[in-house]
Amino acid sequence: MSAYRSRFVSAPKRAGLCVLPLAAALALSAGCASQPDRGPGVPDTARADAPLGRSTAPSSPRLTRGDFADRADVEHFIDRMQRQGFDRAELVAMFSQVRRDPWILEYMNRQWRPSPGPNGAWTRYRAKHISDDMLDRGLAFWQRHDATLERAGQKYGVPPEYIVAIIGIETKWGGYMGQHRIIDALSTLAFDYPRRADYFTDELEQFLIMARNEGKDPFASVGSFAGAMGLGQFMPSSYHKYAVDFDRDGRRDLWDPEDAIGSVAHYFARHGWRSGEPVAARAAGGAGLPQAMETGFNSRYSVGSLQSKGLRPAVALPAEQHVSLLRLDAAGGYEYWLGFENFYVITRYNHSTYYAMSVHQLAQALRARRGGSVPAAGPALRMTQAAPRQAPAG
Ligand SMILES: [Ca+2]
Repeated sequence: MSAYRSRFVSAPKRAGLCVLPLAAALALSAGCASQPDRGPGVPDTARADAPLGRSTAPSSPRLTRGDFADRADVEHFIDRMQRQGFDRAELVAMFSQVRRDPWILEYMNRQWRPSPGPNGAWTRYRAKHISDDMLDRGLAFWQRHDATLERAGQKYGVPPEYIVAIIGIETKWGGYMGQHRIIDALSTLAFDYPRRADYFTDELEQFLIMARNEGKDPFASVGSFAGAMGLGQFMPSSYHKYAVDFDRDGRRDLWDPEDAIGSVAHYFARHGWRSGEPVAARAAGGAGLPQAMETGFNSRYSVGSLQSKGLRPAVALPAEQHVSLLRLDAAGGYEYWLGFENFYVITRYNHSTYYAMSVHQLAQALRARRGGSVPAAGPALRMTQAAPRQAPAG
C-alpha cells in the first residue's frame, strides 16, 4: 500500500496516465502494448454459471438501489459493459451491492505537497523498505521460490533479486495485499473521483472482464484502495496485459506466488528491461550543480555534460552515455546518482524515483546478503546511447 501511496503522489511528466503499473499527478502504472502469454481472450468455456455471464439483454432494468443508484454516469457505464457482452440485469444486481468508500476519496483528495527539503525524506523512505526484517523475509521468499525465480530470470532476463524486491516493497511478499473489495474501490474512484475518472473507469471495466473470464465472483477480490491486486499489486489492465500463468495450471492468478513471480518478470521485460545492464550508479560532486537543474527519473543528460558541471560518477562511463540525474534528499545531505535505462524501467511499475531506488537498493542488499556478487556499473557493461524512451501508452 505504501507503494501505492507514492504511486499517487509522484508527478511523472512522461508517463501517460496509465494505465499501472502503477503510475502522473496520480501516478499509476501503465500498460503499454504487448500481449500477455494468455491474453484477455481467454477461453470462456464453462462460464455459463459465472457471476457475470454474456448476454444481449435490452437496456433495462435500471439501477435503483444501493450507493450508486439513480446516477446517469453509472447507467452509462452499465450500457458500456452491456456492449462488452455483459447482462444488464446482472450488472444492475451487482452494482446495487457495490459500496462507495468515503475513506478512499478522503485519502485521494488529501492534497500532496512537495517537501520543501532538504529534510531527509529519502532516508526515512528507505528505512521503511530496507531493514534487517525486510532482508530476512525477502531471503526466505527467495529461498522458498528459488527455482521459480531462476526460471523467470532466464525466461525474461530479469535478475531474481529485482523480482523479489518488487514483491517485497509492494506487499511484503504477500504479507499485506490490501483489505478493500476491488469492486468497491474501483467503483468509488470511477464514479466519485473526477480527477482520475477515466482511468479508474477503464480499470473497473477491465476488472469486470477479468472476473468474467476467470469465473470469479467480483465481490471476492480484495486488494488496495486503488484496485491493485495480489503479490505484485497489479491493476486490472496490467493483469490483462502482463499477467502470465507461470505454474501452467490454466489460470493467471495474481495471488499465486509462482504466477506473481512470472508476471512481474514479464512486466519488466515488456517495459524494456535490458538484461545484464546496470540500474544506477552513485556520483560525487553533485553539490556544485545548479539548483535549478531538473532531476528525477524523467531527466536526461549526457554523462559528459554532467561531468563538465563537476559531477564525478563512481564508475567510468562513456561521455556520450545518456542517464537520468537522481537527487535523493538524504539525512546527511543530498545524494546524487545516475539512473540508467533499467532504472527507468522500474519506474514503469511505480512512477517514483524513490520507489525505484528503494527497489534497486533492496535488490542489491538481498543479492549481497545471499552471497552473490553485486556487479558495479562499469564500462565493461554494454550501454545504449541516447535511445529515445518509449513511454508506455496509457
Ligand atoms: Ca497459474
